Amino acid sequence: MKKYFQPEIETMPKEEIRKLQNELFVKQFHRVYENVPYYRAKVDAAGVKPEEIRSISDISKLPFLTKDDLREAYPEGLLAVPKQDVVRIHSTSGTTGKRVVAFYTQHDLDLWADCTARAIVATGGSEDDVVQVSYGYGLFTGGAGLNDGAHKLGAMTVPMSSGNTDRQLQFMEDMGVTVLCCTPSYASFLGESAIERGIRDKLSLRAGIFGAEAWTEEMRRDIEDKLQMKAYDIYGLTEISGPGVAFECQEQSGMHVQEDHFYVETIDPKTGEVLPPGSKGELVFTSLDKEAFPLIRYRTKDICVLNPETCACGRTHIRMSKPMGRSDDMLIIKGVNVFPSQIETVLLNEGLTPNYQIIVDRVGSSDTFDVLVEMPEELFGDTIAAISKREKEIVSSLKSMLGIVAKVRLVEPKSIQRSEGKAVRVIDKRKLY
Ligand code: DLL
Repeated sequence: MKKYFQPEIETMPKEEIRKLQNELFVKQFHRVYENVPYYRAKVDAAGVKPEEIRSISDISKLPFLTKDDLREAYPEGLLAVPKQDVVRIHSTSGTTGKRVVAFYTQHDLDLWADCTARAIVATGGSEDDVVQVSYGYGLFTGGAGLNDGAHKLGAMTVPMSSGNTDRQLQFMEDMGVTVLCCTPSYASFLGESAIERGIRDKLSLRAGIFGAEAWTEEMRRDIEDKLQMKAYDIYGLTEISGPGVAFECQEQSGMHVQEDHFYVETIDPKTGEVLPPGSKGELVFTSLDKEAFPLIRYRTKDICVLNPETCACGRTHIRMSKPMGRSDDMLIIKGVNVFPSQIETVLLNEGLTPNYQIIVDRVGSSDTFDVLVEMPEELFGDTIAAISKREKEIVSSLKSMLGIVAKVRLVEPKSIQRSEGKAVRVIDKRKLY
């Protein structure tokens, strides 16, 4: 039986979604234009008259917002309500420059909880589930976002936050956890640890809701195999609310963007031109009904493809593919564009673990490209010749995928640091010079 959290919205005919978006967008644009001087100045500078904005199709006249705008307007320059209406903030984990801070009214928290509740239900979830939230709680949106969605559904929450793997596994077993929410890299580590401790068969997991970082289909299979459950993708970003901007349903053929709250476009990242659905481009989101921090045409830097066809699950909301990585995650090595996800695909297809690190450096005028990956237990202790033969095979598979030669080093099992939140896979030393 198909399950929806808000069926009247999730299966709304497309013309009605468009009508709703028209109404919400026009209201939202004029409210933000009136209330946010920073935004008004930006629209004025682009030469757009507010009266020209009469429907969602006029959105392409409006300028984009980027992370630089958010930094420039930090901390409160994009706030669209009086500060006393704000009940919470969250912030990105940005390591450079000023952090991005997003503000929420109670209405914004409610609509966000609807989004994550829909995501849980889309995995077959219900109030009978026990949901372990192992995303970080605090400024990061992962913990609070899934926590509130589970509550809205009436499911029991185990609010673990990240870290302390032994305790995570113990509660998972003792509380009969059925749904695990964390980053895919942490899920893989929890799976590995459950197997090591011999408790995998004592777990009652049904589904995992994993996101906050790019992960491949190969990684999905690895986690599903380790934890014996179905792994679902969830997407979101602090600037637009947090997890649940889009989520996977049981068809697992793209993530449904919650079109009653967010309008999505894909653009050519170089020219800013809006692309037709089906073309690969940078995702741009407009928040249609958030009150405190409603961004209009926010460039995410995430590259993906949109699919407007109604899904076999009955949901009509447009689907986005897995992001192929952020445009700013893309490495240019020896002149070739390389996404870490391509390397992950090759390594997992080679039967290796998802524990790897990519190290890029420059010697003289040429790039060096090292891939460190843990060798399987059975290879550890084997002859140097056997290990080096295996390394050569991996070099060759990477070369067929990327077109360039990497130096592959098979390192000891368990020697690459495990992540509890977003994994750090790439060390680009060239950025340090
Ligand atoms: O990562 C929100 C989130 C929490 C999403 C928990 C899903 C689950 P930020 O820290 O602001 O917010 O990072 C947002 O993370 O622009 C993407 O580049 C990346 N990202 C988020 N979800 C996915 C995903 C949260 N499912 C940035 N696949 C986004 C790939 C993702 N990348």
